[in-house]
Amino acid sequence: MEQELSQIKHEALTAIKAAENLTVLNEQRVKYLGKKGSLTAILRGMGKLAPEDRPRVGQLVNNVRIELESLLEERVKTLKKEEMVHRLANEKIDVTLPGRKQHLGHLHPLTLTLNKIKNIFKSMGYSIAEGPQIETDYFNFEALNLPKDHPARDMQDSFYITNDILMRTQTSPVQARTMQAHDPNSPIRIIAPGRVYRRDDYDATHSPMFTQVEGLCIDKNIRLSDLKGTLTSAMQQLFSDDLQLRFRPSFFPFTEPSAEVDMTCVMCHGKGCRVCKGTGWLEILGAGMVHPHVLQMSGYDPKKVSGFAFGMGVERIAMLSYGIEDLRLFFDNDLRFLKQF
Ligand code: 2U9
Repeated sequence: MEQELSQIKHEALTAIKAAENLTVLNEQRVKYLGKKGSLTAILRGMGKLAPEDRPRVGQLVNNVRIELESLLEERVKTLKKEEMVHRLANEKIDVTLPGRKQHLGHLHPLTLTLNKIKNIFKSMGYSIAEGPQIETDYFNFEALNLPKDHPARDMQDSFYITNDILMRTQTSPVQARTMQAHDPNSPIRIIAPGRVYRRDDYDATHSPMFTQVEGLCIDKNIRLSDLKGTLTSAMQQLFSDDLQLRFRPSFFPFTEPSAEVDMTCVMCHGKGCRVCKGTGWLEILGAGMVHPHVLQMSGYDPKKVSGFAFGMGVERIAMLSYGIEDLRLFFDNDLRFLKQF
């Protein structure tokens, strides 16, 4: 038995010294010192020994166990240290590497243009009013002086959902709704931005869905000169300080008198170029004094108050601001286009 013990000891010491990692080392611990290990087996077999030999052999087995355990402990330390040195060498973080670039999104050119327009009118005391894109015939047409058989309805051929409900063709119903919800004795200064829908071709300058900003100002003694001053200041802030506006007589059912408004061409400053077709002017707005009948229909007394209204297409303003020649680019969502803003 003593010879067997010395053989196990020799074998175990060699194996422990040779273990190249913690897993192998643990396997050796189980093999020799575990419950079913060979050293434990020897202890179990002591019953077969003569009683006088048992203490001595017991002592020997214990010494071998202590020797193996201390070697194991030493090897664990060494291997852990080696592992740490290895990890430190291999898991180095290069803090000098440049960071990964975060690609930030940004606002769409139409949103940027709309925000500029909103801020200009806000600075002049206007509030922003919004309303539904699906409208009733009453608010989209009737309340704006366009009764059922009015020929001007044809200019806004539209998307109907039922006989009486349609996609709004203009943001004007928002102003009509605001007027009806408002005390007729207190003034109104609002702009109504938003999407509108018309049965139209989709080409470089038309789209069945586009964005409008309309404005409405109602108060005592509002005159055409207030309209001209307001729009001149707004367009100068939007494009350039020195531009001028030109009013041409026109017709809208909801305003009287009505005007198509041109501004000095922003490309050639009025000299005449390809964009303004040599005229030096660009059509940019529609406007007029609110029709007395429209005031009356929404509960305002045309003898006491008057007002002006205007409308503009945001796509057209954005195209002129950024020099974009095709309206469809706004809706294609081609990143090569969008990334330029
Ligand atoms: C109320 C009373 C009056 C809104 C107005 C225009 C003139 C106009 C067009 C410009 C280009 C639409 O985007 S566009 O195609 N708009 O010419 N809009 S006055 O007048 C109103 C609105 C509401 C109660």
